[in-house]
Amino acid sequence: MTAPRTPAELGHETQRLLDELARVTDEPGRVTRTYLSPALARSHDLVGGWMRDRGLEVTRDAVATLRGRRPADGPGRRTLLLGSHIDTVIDAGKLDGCLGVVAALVALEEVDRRGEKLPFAVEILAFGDEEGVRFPTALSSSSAVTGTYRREWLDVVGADGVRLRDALVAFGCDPEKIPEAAIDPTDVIGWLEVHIEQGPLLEHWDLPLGVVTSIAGQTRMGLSLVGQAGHAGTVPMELRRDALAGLAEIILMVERVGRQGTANLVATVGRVAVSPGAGNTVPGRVDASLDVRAGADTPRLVALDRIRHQAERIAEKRGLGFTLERHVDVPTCPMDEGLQDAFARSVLSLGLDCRRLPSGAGHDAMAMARRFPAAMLFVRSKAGISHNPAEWTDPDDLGLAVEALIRTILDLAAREPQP
Ligand code: HGY
Ligand code: MN
Ligand code: MN
Repeated sequence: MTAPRTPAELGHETQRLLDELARVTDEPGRVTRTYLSPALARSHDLVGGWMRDRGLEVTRDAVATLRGRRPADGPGRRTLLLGSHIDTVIDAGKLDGCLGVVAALVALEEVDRRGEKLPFAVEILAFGDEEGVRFPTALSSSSAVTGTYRREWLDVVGADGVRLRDALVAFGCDPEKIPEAAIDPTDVIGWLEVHIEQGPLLEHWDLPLGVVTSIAGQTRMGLSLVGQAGHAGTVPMELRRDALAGLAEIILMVERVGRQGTANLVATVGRVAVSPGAGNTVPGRVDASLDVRAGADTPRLVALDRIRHQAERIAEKRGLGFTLERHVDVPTCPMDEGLQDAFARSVLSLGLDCRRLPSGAGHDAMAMARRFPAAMLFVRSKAGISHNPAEWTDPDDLGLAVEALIRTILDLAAREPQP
């Protein structure tokens, strides 16, 4: 048995793997790895190799989730699920999602190095569609694991004009086998996900780690306005039906509604497509995204109603056609109390204060909680920055997170009933 690695050494190893994974991208020079892309396929080769090197049986399910399983050493044993997502936003950082998969791999390797035998199986899941960037879905791969996949997702068309079903088949997946991806909850202990906070609270509290209490509910919608394209030089201002000007008024209204909300309400228009998009043409059409979240469901639903009502009035006043289409609607999701406590015991055993906090960002744990006890451990984000190449966490904090995950795994092992 070798000497246990220190958190600093665990952090260094974690950072090394994250750096290697970040080089697997669809866009040289920046980290972009969207669902079912060539980079996601290459990341499966890399991460699948890491899984095999650590003695895991590697498979890929019908929605392209990479799965590494260590069977239990006897019949009648349960399974502990670990992991996160390895798809990214566009021009992403190195940590969002990827940390959860790498931390699970490093933690499991260290459990072995310390000669610890686990009384349960372990399965590491690397999800491919948490971000919902390429297709108007969200959490589709973790939804398949919990038997909550929506068949209508197969017919959605991505930003690149490709239908999800066709992208799955081109990736080598069989959509007809999606039901087989579901994991039977009867023998699952739970889902543990290590993730960067992507916000400023842990840094503000000067804490490296925190335990997540709940995940904000979120609604993602597509908003379209249709006016009249025209010559920028000849159409008088009072005769215009300028779709982009209408959207600008709506965006400022969305911001006002967001500021007035409660329960950490936030409202964002993050993507805008302008048509025809010429500088000398009055915009005839705009298609935009709307993302509304809150730490409780009622404030979010009230805000959505106010936004819809006021947007309809703005469109009517300007003579614009208006549509608002719901793509994602995920309710606020509480984390499992027992698993929160297990994470908290581990954080405290490191001699750290342990604070609990809500998550404004969505996570695969929202889908996993539909069927399994689920919990998340947050790691401090420098300046709370994420979805940005400046996303960074001190490797020493990464090492503390891995050590806390190791101790949580061993804590659950000590409490696991004999079969
Ligand atoms: O958008 C989110 O909350 C997550 O990062 N996918
Ligand atoms: Mn994430
Ligand atoms: Mn993200």
